[in-house]
Order: sequence, then structure tokens, then C-alpha cells
Amino acid sequence: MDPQVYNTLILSDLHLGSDTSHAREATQLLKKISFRRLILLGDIFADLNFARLTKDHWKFLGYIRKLSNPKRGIEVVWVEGNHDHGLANIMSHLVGVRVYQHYEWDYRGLRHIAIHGHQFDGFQVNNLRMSRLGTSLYLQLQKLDFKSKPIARMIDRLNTRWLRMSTKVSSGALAFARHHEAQRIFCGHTHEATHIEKDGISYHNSGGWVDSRLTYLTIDETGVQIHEFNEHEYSERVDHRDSGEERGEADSALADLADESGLLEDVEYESVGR
Ligand SMILES: [Mn+2]
Repeated sequence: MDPQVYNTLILSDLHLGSDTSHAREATQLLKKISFRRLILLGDIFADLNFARLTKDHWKFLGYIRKLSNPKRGIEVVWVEGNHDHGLANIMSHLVGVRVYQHYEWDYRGLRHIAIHGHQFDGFQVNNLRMSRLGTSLYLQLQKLDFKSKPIARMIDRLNTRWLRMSTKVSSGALAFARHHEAQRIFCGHTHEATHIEKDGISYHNSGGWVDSRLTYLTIDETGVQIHEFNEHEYSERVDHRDSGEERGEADSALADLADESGLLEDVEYESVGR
């Protein structure tokens, strides 16, 4: 086991409920590495449809609940994303994690801010409903034949918009950090792990867990690092660990969460009516 204990681990954009969510790998990562603070930097959920959550998705949530047990001494923070909006508040009760719009902390004399990043993407803020519709359309398209030319062109256009968005988010975030006198700012939302330094402020994006690159950020005394999760590195160890007591605990947490999800369905209907 990696003896290193990171001060902070940041991951975002897991999109639980989407076919492309790598929840199993994300749980493997959380079990493998050690950290004092975990920041779930938004869009942990793809949408409000809990029926889409698979067993692996519930296991991830069960493990988050385990980590947030005060006995573990780990601070678990959930920062709302655009897909999480409203939902994160409900999940905080089920998973026992505090939810923030943006989270600020000091480490080694530097002010840090974690914010999902949709706040800097004009399209998302002004067209939240449109954006949700776009997401579900995109999820449907992923299941279709990409060789079909009109669809391939549409995906290309979406990707182009995504690239423009990435620049908007980084410049917006850097301005936000300057305004709040922070030296480091962390975002997700773009699904593109990246690092930019400008005028003494560093911007890091944690990428996501829905594409081919599964990425996360760590902070320790040596600085901020972007990592790429490599499944092969983990598979043997995880197979060995995924047995006995660990599994029993995860399953009972899962059963509890699944029980309570009946309640979540009612909340979902209520909020859709508004
Ligand atoms: Mn987002």
C-alpha cells in the first residue's frame, strides 16, 4: 500500500447514473490511497433519476458514507455541480457529507478554493434547463452508432463547444480566485484535467470519470499533482481486498442507502413539478 498520506484528494464529474460512469474504479482509488480531506468537486451525479444507479454506483455512495464516519478523522466535502444542484443537499443527509457551493481552506499559508466551475460557463448558468436536456440527449447519443455521419458531426460540434467552455471556466476561475485573494483554485466541469499558472494564481482542473482518462488531484507539501488512474495497477490488489469484512460493511451500507432511495424518488417528483 502506498505509504503516502495526501493532505487533500479531489475528484469530480463521476456522473453516477450514466452508462459511462467509472464508479467501480473511483471506489478502488478511494480504498487504495490515503488522505485527510476528500473533496467531491461536483457532478458526482449525472441527473436526478436514481433508478439509473447501478450496484457499483450505490457501492461508491456507501463507501463515501463510510469515509465520512467521524471515527475515520477524514473531512469529506461535497461541492455542488450543475448536475448535482439541489440533489447534493438531499445526499448530504443520506451520505453524511456537508455540501457547499464553493469551499475555501488554508494549507501551508496559501488560500485554496474549490468550486465546480459551471458558474463561469455562461451557457450553463443561463440555460440550466436546456443544459440538462442537452446532457440527456448526449447520454442517449453515446449509445448509438458513432459511424453515422450526422451523429458524428453533432458530437464534433458538442466537443468544440466543450473546448471553448474549458477556456471560459479557467479564466473565470482565475478571476474568482483573484477577487477572493486565493492562490490556488480547483474546478471540475470541463472533464479535462489541466493546470494553468497566471499572475501568481494556479488553476487546476480535476477532469472526470466518464471518459477514457480517469483523473484526480492531490495536494501535499510538495504541491498539487494531477494523476491518471490506471486500472491494471489496482486490479490484483483490489480483487484480494474485496472480500470478507470489507465487503460485508459495504453491502450493509448499500442496503441502507437503497432503502432510503424510496424516499428520494418522492423528492424527485416534487422538485420536477416546480
Ligand atoms: Mn458540470
